Amino acid sequence: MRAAPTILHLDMDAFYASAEQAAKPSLRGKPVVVGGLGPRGVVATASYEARRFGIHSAMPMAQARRLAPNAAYLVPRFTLYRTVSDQVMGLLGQLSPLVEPLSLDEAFVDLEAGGVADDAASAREIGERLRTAIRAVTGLTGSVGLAGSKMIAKIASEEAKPDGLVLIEPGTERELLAPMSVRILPGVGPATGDHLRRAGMTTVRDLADAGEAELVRLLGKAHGSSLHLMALGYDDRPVVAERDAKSVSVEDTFDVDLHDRVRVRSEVERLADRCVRRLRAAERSGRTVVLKVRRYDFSTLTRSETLRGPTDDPTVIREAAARLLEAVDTTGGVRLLGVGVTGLADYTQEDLFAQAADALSAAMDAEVTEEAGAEQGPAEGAEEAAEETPEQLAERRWPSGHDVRHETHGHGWVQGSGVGRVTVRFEEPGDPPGRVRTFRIDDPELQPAEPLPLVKDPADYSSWPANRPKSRSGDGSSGGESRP
Ligand code: TTP
Ligand code: MG
Ligand code: MG
Repeated sequence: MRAAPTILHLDMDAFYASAEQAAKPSLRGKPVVVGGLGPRGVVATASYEARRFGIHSAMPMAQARRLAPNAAYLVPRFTLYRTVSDQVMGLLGQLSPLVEPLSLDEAFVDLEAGGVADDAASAREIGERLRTAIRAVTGLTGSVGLAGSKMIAKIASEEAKPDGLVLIEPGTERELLAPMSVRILPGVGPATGDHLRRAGMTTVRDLADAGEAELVRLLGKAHGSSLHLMALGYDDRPVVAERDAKSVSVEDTFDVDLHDRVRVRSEVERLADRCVRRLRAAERSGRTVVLKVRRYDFSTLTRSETLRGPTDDPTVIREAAARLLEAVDTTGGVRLLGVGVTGLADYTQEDLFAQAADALSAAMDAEVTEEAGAEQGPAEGAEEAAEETPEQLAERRWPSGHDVRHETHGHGWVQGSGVGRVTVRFEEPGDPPGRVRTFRIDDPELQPAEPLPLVKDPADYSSWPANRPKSRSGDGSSGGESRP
């Protein structure tokens, strides 16, 4: 815990949906739902307009359609979100060497370590300037929480949503947390929440009052003690940059599911190489290779193989990842692949003691963990892909929401397709809403296109935050203070 609120948590607002609204001017201010559109699809996120209908992440898409039949339904475009995420993380990296990304749209930043804030006033100023910078560079809004610990900073950004900033003064954490649900605390999921409720505890105050001994009795030593500390507002976890992390991993989500096994193999190889580059850049090596596969129905599994000693050898890691892939059923399509290395050490020489200990067991042990809610065995409906209806064919060729370019009409996006036709809305980020036209799905003038940047001519933030950003278009609206 620190005495000044210099831990910042940033989380982008309705991230995928906001990116789609920025890319597609006709959808601004409208209910937009992004997710899997197939029969078993789930909602990834919904715009704030769609949330008013009760739609939220992880809801079955069919239920969302019943709640808001007139909303726009789009498949995710991860390339676009990754590009925006890189821009946001780049701005954060200019604030501090200690940036801990939690997902594409979310990160902790240690402002004190970056020397950009040392008290409440300077932290608030940097937080507001960050929000301005994010808006200028990406066209999107993010919410900022500032506090003396990670836990409270994350709660603060949640309170700040959408498009706001909340600063919690150190010393006031306990009274802030007291009336909140136990579910607000990290590590309290539905199961622990139920367990605590049956013991009569629903608010954080109940946990603080129960005392450490009672929580240890209910949840065990480790979980009970840490929960008690969190209930009192104590959280000493440091912001950890990747080079200090216990594992290094890379992953890619594909805009269109991969069906071709050869392609899947080569993607895993590519990811293994990328992972090794990150590992080597951090001057680390690791013992356990992890493969992550998310299938077309969002079921996700991870498999790992523990080697006899730590390595940073690309061939060893590539081959381990390939072996793990062999044991995974990918019929039906793959949406995401990831390769990671854990059990990191600072050296690469083979660990003789570890080798001796492992000599009795098989050379390697493989472990399979299925994430919550995932399904075992071959996925249902995998064989449905065999015979495509004309609608499916059209949708596969022209997925709803993807960008296209027409030789005569310019840049647009697929509003819908079926029975041999595709409907396109011609508009670009920053434009007023555009016109709709329909084409045959094999129109030679129509081609798939890459997403356009969400901001056409962004201000230059390369020397941010020290200096006022140099604006190319001559507008001085973004930015902060005068030059030192
Ligand atoms: P979140 O930050 O949890 O949500 P959000 O940015 O959409 O909305 P909020 O303003 O409440 O932060 O997640 C970031 C993105 O991750 C989200 O836009 C879509 C994706 N996502 C999923 O694909 N599945 C999920 O279950 C969740 C929670 C998010
Ligand atoms: Mg978010
Ligand atoms: Mg998030």
